[in-house]
Amino acid sequence: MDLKRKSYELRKDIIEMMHKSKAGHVGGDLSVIDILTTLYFDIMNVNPENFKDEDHDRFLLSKGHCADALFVVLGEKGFFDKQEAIDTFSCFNSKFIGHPNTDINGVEINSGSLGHGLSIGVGMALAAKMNEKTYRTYVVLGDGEMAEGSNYEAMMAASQYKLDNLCATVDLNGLQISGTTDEVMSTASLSEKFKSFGWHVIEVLDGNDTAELQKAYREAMTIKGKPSVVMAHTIKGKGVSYMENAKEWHHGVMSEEQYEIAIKEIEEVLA
Ligand SMILES: Cc1ncc(C[n+]2csc(CCOP(=O)(O)OP(=O)(O)O)c2C)c(N)n1
Repeated sequence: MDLKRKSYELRKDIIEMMHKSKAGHVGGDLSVIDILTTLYFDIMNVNPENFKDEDHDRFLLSKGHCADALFVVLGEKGFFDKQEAIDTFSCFNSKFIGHPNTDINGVEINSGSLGHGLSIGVGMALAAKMNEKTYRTYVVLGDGEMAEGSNYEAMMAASQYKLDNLCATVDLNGLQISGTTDEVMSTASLSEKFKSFGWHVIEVLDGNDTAELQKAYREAMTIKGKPSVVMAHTIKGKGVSYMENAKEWHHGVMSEEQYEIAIKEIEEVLA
């Protein structure tokens, strides 16, 4: 499968969803979409047929405000009607509210309050070890989210229990809600922090490149006796020029003209 193409098709869905709803977190969606595309369409063993089986791989979007990106990916995988998600996102009475919730087929946990996903992932990975199950657990975090102290307890526990069936990804887009991650709460030397907690660290210098991501996740599968983290250096707003690296697009709302520019730029990549 052409994963790059798929990620741009899904970017178009995200832009449609954001424009219709005038809600959502478009900047972080566009930084994380290549990660989700790679995991769901190449790496993970999870689909609508096996979702109820105990052995399916677990995916936790800890940076739950980027539910919009998760919804278009799950819709594309066939968990539900993607168009319904695009048309009703954030609308009154829609189940596609602004954050992941388990009323939606394919969603493993409710998230949105930052700092919980890694701890839950540790529990799921530990349960797999205790029950001799082969599924792997994948958790995606934001770099702003790494200011939450609970992550560091989870990092310790993952290492203590040698959870080599756990793979975290940090979406290192350098921005959070109101400024750069460094300005708001610096998470400098994050790779060193993970290493010091006993994790195997894989740097992906272009975290919007699906080929680099595929390589990283394959490497993580070979690591024994310790958890792995993929440090994905991404661009917030990637794929829409005026949104890239601009904090205003954490949850900005597009004008009609901005919407048309966004669609045009994405279609140019798809042409
Ligand atoms: C516990 C908690 N505190 C605050 C927020 C509000 N909030 C939503 S998104 C966000 C910034 C997150 O930044 P980052 O993790 O870097 O996300 P990204 O830039 O990838 O969208 C914050 C502070 C929240 N959702 N949960």
